[in-house]
Amino acid sequence: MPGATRRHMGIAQMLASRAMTTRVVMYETPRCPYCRRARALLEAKGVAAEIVDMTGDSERRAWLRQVTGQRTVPQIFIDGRSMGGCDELYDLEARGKLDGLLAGKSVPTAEFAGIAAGNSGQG
Ligand SMILES: N[C@@H](CCC(=O)N[C@@H](CS)C(=O)NCC(=O)O)C(=O)O
Repeated sequence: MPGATRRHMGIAQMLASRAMTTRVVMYETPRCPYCRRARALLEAKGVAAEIVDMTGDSERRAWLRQVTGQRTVPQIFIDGRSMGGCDELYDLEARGKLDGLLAGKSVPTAEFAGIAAGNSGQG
């Protein structure tokens, strides 16, 4: 009975299960140092990001440009929201915001680093 299972879950387990449902997608290209740096931070956080290789995919790159307002890789999305690139990811970490985002906590749009106003960031 799923209800009973949930009632018997401790808060730590509930947070852990929530974190595991957070979906991180990173659009990148091989041999891109910023992509490697971003990937290293996500790995250090224990995040299994979905990696999308943009090599030669001009259609997808155009889509990414449109959605993020940026023309560089990497582009990182957490739960479908555009976080920006490598610098923005490290900036979120420096400001103590990254763990919460990865745990699925919502943060007001104004808190995001380097994201253009009105960017809906559907990933
Ligand atoms: N500030 C960006 C820099 C990313 C960047 O310059 N990426 C290079 C590849 S390593 C890129 O996409 N260059 C293509 C371009 O500038 O159009 C970040 O931190 O993600």
